[in-house]
Amino acid sequence: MMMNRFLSALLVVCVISNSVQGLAFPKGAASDEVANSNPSNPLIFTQTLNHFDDEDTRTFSQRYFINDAYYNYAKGGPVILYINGEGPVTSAPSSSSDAVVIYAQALGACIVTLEHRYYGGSSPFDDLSTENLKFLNSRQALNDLAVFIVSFTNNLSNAGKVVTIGGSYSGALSAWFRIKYPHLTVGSIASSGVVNSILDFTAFDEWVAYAAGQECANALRAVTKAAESMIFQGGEYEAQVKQLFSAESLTDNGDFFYFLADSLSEGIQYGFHYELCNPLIEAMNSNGDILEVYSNYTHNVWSPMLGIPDEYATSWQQNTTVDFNKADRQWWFQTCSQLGWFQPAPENDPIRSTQVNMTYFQNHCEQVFGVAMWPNVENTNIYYGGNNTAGTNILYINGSQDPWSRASVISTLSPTQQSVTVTCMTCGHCVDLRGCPGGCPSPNNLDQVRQLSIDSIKSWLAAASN
Ligand SMILES: *[C@@H]1O[C@H](CO)[C@@H](O)[C@H](O)[C@H]1NC(C)=O
Ligand SMILES: *[C@@H]1O[C@H](CO)[C@@H](O)[C@H](O)[C@H]1NC(C)=O
Ligand SMILES: *[C@@H]1O[C@H](CO)[C@@H](O)[C@H](O)[C@H]1NC(C)=O
Ligand SMILES: *[C@@H]1O[C@H](CO)[C@@H](O)[C@H](O)[C@H]1NC(C)=O
Ligand SMILES: *[C@@H]1O[C@H](CO)[C@@H](O)[C@H](O)[C@H]1NC(C)=O
Ligand SMILES: CC(=O)N[C@H]1CO[C@H](CO)[C@@H](O)[C@@H]1O
Repeated sequence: MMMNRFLSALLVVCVISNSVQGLAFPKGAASDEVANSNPSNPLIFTQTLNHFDDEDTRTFSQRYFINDAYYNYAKGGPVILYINGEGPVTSAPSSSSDAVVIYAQALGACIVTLEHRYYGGSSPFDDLSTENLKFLNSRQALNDLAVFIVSFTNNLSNAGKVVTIGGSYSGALSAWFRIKYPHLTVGSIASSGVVNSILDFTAFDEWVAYAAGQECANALRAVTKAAESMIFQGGEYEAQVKQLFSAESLTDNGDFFYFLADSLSEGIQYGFHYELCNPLIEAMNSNGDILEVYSNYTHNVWSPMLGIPDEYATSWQQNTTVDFNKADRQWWFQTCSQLGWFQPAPENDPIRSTQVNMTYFQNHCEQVFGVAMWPNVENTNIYYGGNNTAGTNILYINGSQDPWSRASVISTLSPTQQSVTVTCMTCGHCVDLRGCPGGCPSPNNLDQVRQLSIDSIKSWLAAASN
């Protein structure tokens, strides 16, 4: 799933807590809309399809979820607008280990989360044809958030000021929302916020190599070489290596090499460093079969949590049927039309195959959508500011091992646009929000960064009430 490739399901899907106590409902909301305040109960907001054409009056049903367990309706309190990105939502954050819940608890905040248009149960059309996808972009999504949050806070008894939180693409949305709609929020947490649209994102593969460390990076290069040798021999060899990875559906070799690159990058990106690297390094040192060892990783570590090879097939992404769980076609549309972040092999010492090049991505966009499509990332960066944003009260947080950090703000821009890094061997994408798999190894500064988030939000709220 593309959502997983970029924004882990671990982040999007929160464990549903049973300990929700809040019984009051947003005032004014129709009673059939708010049956109860269970965080996994989907509520519906009637949203405008096209915010930029007043003559187009079409609407669609956009889902949202609330967790009011920490909100006192009589006293009021702040609102955390938790922004979703490229995937389905099944609940408002509600697990006690989720940073958003920890923050809401500390602030007495009401958490509300809006599903992103075109994902999960918020698809405006019942067919994702290229024509129907034309209202899928970050600018429409930000306007959705604006219209929604005004309505939501009007309805919520004693609603205070709004803070946004998001991770990955939605981390960028969180920063962008603050920049474009500063009157609607007091501040923004941008976790792994990829605000810089980069077309030819070779720094991604380079950071994977850096974060993996030399020994593991060399083992990963050897995996690529071994797979290339099988594929280039064709015939029986090609069939054999595809079978080894359960990737028979990837008839296009570019798709196969992209799957191979992405599955290893995600190991680093999401903090599965040891699960990925240790067996490979061991195999290298003992002349083991590294392709078999790597296929064990894709089957036993990567697939259960992060993806399946089939999703990389051009044919899979050409499928226009709406499916609650599928996000690849929509996300490719966003990258091919607006955002970029294509990850070709860098010139020197790539980990991934050089078959994953810009020609591959260009052809891929065209084949998936049936028309020539290529993003104007300069325009996107002019619109939002790239990684030189001009906002206030934005806290950018990155993970030290996360290759996506190269598209975020990695040094403090101003006293009110700080950047901090959570540092440890498994500190990956959105680490501040979701932690590390199995806990972050010491030393790490996760707790300090979470405390900084709470302190920052408190100071934004205090300044706004003066
Ligand atoms: C707020 O209340 C109005 C009136 O009942 C309703 O139409 C609207 O959908 C509500 N907003 C949200 C976010 O639920
Ligand atoms: C670029 O990638 C395509 C598709 O994967 C491949 O056919 C082509 O040979 C590559 N070009 C170079 C210069 O490596
Ligand atoms: C791959 O995993 C299987 C079972 O999980 C195990 O029996 C086998 O030894 C592993 N192969 C390698 C090369 O690690
Ligand atoms: C297209 O996707 C739908 C929904 O996931 C699925 O049921 C259908 O089998 C797919 N069609 C093809 C041709 O793969
Ligand atoms: C912006 O990105 C460039 C590289 O793409 C990097 O050199 C620079 O440090 C980044 N600036 C900030 C503020 O993160
Ligand atoms: C501002 C900040 O924390 N920058 C860090 C970004 O990540 C690199 C690599 O982990 C650090 O060297 C920087 O200090």
